[in-house]
Amino acid sequence: MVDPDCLFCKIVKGEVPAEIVREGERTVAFRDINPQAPTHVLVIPREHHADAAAAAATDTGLLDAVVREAHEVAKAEDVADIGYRIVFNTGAGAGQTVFHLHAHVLGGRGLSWPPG
Ligand code: IU
Repeated sequence: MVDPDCLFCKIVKGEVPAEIVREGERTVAFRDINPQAPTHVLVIPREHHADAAAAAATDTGLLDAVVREAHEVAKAEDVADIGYRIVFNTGAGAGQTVFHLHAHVLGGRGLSWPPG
């Protein structure tokens, strides 16, 4: 499923440029255009799902693939050993602005808790 108006679907199709760091069968990983940490990569499924809740409801296994790929990104970026964060902003109230499921992979600096 693809949403023709979705920016991240356009990145998957190569219609909008992005600095892609990894591509998998089900996922694409690219650098966030407004990085919040030295490593800030977004992992998205090729299929369009509005958010993590929608993916969980419709496609068992997809979130597993996204999280596993997020860990592969962290290893490739050399932040896995020191610690990194995977964030799914889910819903506008949580700060989600792009409604195509994405995992933020953040690392390379100290990450405080709780998040803002
Ligand atoms: P959010 O969880 O929906 O708030 O995250 C969306 C992210 O997508 C945000 O960090 C943006 O900087 C990022 N992004 C991007 O990498 N490329 C784009 O063309 C757009 C947003 I629009």
